[in-house]
Amino acid sequence: MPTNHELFETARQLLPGGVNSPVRAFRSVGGEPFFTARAEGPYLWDVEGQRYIDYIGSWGPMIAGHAHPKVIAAVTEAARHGTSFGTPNPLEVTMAETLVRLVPGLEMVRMVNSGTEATMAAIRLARGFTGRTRIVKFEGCYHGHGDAFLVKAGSGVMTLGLPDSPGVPKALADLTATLPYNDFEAATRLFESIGGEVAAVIVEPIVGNANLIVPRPGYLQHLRELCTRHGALLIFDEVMTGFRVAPGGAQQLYGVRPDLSTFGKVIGGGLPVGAYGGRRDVMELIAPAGPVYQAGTLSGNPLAMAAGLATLELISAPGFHAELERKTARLCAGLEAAARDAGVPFITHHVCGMFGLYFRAEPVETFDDAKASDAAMFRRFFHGMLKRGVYLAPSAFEAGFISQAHGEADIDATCAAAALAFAEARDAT
Ligand code: KE4
Repeated sequence: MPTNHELFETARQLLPGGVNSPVRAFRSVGGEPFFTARAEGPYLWDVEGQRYIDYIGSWGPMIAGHAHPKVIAAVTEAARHGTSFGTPNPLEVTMAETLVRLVPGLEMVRMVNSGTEATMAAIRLARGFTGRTRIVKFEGCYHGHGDAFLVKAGSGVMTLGLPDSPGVPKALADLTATLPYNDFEAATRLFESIGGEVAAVIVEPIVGNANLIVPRPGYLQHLRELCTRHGALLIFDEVMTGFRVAPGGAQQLYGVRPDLSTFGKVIGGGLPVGAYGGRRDVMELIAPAGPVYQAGTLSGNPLAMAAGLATLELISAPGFHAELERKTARLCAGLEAAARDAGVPFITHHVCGMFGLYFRAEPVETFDDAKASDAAMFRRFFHGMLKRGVYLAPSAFEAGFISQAHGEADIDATCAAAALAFAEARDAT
């Protein structure tokens, strides 16, 4: 078996940046990524046999732990009967029933193959339903790589979007306004200015793509009221928060009902999946029931449905989320104590099974706060933890994830490694 480095050398010749998704390339932390040979429970093993306690869990899907026996059994059993049919299959119906039962805002749902597909479809549906074209998103929120989302804030809050990637037409970026997250006034002002043109507001109800930022009390309700008042649809992008912060996601946790929601990750148990859904009167515009077109060869794939259903069954067990919350709280308290002992400015935020780590003393409530965290210290800490067998997100702007499989011993070992990594990072300055 080639070494991590040898694999990366080959990969870089064949895959842009040597990876199939940019964040995996360690560009923002430096160094080279390792190549995972296998995973089980809370652990990854790279091709050189090095074991890591994994706090990414494939960026969210592995909430029950890697290679959970029930998930593996479900996928294996499903595979025996074929891997894709191109016709409806019973597992799709069971998945739809399960999602509608678990998520307060869902009356109807459509399966797709990634979070990006889900958010792209939700935006098209909102434009089709309202007959409007403008979209509102939030700085620091990520909704996949659809053109409408690769847009950064214009110079002022009111000015409309600027392309955030080559290849995104300016004419399209113009249609996406970007607001500061957690800023009540900015949202009110935008709606007073262009509210009648807004098809939808799309938001990560808990931001997990700018590190972790928790909504201020009443903020999500404020967005709900603005959308209702101005005839725009509110879309909760729960690709990351769905089924992770509560059985019914952030919309259940905060008691705010969006018009549409998007999902991914957990509902596929690690296989390619996405979904969008919400109000029946909106969803019935989707083809073939209605005129808004969306389609997908592998949508509702039986293997992804089997893996997702097995995972959703596991997270529906009584006390599952309470246990996830307890473990995450223990991890965050242990890391904060280790940082305090090392005299390193550091705080954490967490919501159930997702957490954020910040190298700063003050709480993080906005994207600007998150950007003010010491990224250089994070980089040193990341590598200090990696060499001690703990794999954190290779970016200061990503949330971390705990799984049901993480045990007390894993959390204690993580905090022990952190004590050394904090001191090392401090002394390296
Ligand atoms: P995918 O197309 O990657 O399945 O989902 C896009 C997406 C949509 N919405 C939210 C809130 C998301 O977090 C994501 C994807 N999340 C990233 C992690 N920040 C996936 C990791 C990656 O890009 O490799």
